[in-house]
Amino acid sequence: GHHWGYGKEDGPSSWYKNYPVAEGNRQSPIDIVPNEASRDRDLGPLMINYDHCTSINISNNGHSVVVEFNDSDDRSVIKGGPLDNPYRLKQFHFHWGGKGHEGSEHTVSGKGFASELHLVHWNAVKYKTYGEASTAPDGLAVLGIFLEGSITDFKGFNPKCLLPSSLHFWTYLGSLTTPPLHESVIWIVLKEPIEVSEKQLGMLRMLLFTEEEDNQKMRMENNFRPPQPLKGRRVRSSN
Ligand code: BO1
Ligand code: ZN
Repeated sequence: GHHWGYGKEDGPSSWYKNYPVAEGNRQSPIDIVPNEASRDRDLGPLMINYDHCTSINISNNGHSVVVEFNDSDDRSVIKGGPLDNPYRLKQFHFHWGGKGHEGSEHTVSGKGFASELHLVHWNAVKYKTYGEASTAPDGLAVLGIFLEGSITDFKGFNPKCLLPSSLHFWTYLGSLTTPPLHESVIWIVLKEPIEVSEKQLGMLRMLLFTEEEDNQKMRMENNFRPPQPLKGRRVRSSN
């Protein structure tokens, strides 16, 4: 299998050994400090069209739970905001912690959230495949949404149901947050979190890192990378 994970030996602080770009100039996630983000009037509204999206499967890839979509046409795309082209939905997955307010990858003024949803999209106007886009500087757009624990309902798997009511966002140029850590992502992080119940967070924490038949059952918890140095990057704000 994989030579990276979230444990003591194979966790984020050792990823640079196999993936030297871990110490690169546009790594993700970051700590977003709202007062240091620049209001950018050139950023148009974010447009999300998930009306006719078709999910294909759901799996535990050993690092997270992933739902994959049919990306053979432009039926589910995001556009606008910092994006010059429509970007097609490829998959969504989550990062989460073991308890409390730890588990998101991005933080806001040092504050974490219980979980973070990543909707991964690719630029099918400029690139032929997701694989090709995933190594290009403008190849991917990941929409990050914070989850916080509460007793609110969370129904259905149309990703439209996963969006908060406000689409105000922060945006910056970054990377994949797991190996291969390619610096190919236009990050769009929504300011408004969505709410899930502790019971639903508990269901994420019941997933296993290890395969079902493995004797050494390892709870899938704390599968997040901590914030990385900004290295002079500017975070822009939609409002
Ligand atoms: S994230 O949204 O920055 N956490 C992120 C991290 C890694 C990927 C996507 C989003 N990696 C992609 C790889 C593909 C792989 C796919 C599996 O994950 O680019 O090579 O097939 O879902
Ligand atoms: Zn992710």
